[in-house]
Amino acid sequence: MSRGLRITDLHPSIDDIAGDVLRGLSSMPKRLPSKYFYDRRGSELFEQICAQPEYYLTRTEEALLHAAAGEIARLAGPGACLLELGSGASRKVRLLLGPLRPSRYLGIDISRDFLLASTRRLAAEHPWLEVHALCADFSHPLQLPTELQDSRPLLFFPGSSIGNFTPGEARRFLRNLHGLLPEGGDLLIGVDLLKDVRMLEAAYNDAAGVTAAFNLNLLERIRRELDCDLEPARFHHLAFFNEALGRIEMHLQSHRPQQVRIEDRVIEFAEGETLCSEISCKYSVADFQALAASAGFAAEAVWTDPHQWFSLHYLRRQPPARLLK
Ligand code: AVJ
Repeated sequence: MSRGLRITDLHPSIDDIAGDVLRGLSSMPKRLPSKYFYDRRGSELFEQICAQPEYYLTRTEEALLHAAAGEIARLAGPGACLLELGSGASRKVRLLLGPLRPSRYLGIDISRDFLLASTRRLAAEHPWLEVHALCADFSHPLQLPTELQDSRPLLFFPGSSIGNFTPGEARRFLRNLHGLLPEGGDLLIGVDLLKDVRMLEAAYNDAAGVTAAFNLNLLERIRRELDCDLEPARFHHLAFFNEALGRIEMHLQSHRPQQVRIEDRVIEFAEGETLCSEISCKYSVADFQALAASAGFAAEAVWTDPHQWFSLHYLRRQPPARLLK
């Protein structure tokens, strides 16, 4: 018998989306929040990105998880409560469940249907595991369901999604997690590493065009949900490495001058003007450890692949007194 699925729904409303979109498109330069990529279609496209030959991140991280699972289990101890931020298809966590044998799993994701389908499957396949689903936007401070607040958590944040924040935002985000976790709570986080520019740029410009479709789907989603005339066919996908800031940037570039009507506003695009839809910051191991330390997390272990493409960090929450001001 499955122990069933417990659901908490804090899914963002249309009002949040409209406000965020108008704010982003009124700013200079224009931008859109990356979290809106993940409607059902966007989540599916993201799963396809992960399987593209150029997108080394997923394969490399899964190999690291597979190799490190025993050590992770030893560091976490038995019966931990495993929480996953941005759980998506809940694929990676399967590599941990056997060795770790957590008492509970909580998947947290903004993509509701996708989250429910994935956690339902996970619960059915692991009848011994108590499975929770929390549909929430974790770019805002999180609240854990009360029944989970007293257990010893291991927070799993894979995929280098931390890279969607600037380093300053990432530090604030980690500080929020520090506030969320009890003392001795641990954080297992995947971080993509700085490397050859051609390899980085290829990962965000796959030959099959899946990343381009993923990027353009953001406009399609906004067009549909806000019922406006933002037309994906009038834009194209652009992704490049910004050397000065150490990050991949994804943009949507307007082919021609155009006006877009959204609610009661008119947004103007010049020919060739872009809106930034995502940043993906890359780190060195040392720089990421320093960032984590400044948010109150000490490095317990770090794993990298032989090519140093990707890193997996096991961090332990330090007492607040050790937080640097
Ligand atoms: C899920 C945010 C880690 O930045 O590599 C993949 C998203 N965007 N291809 C990344 C993404 C374009 C991905 N993260």
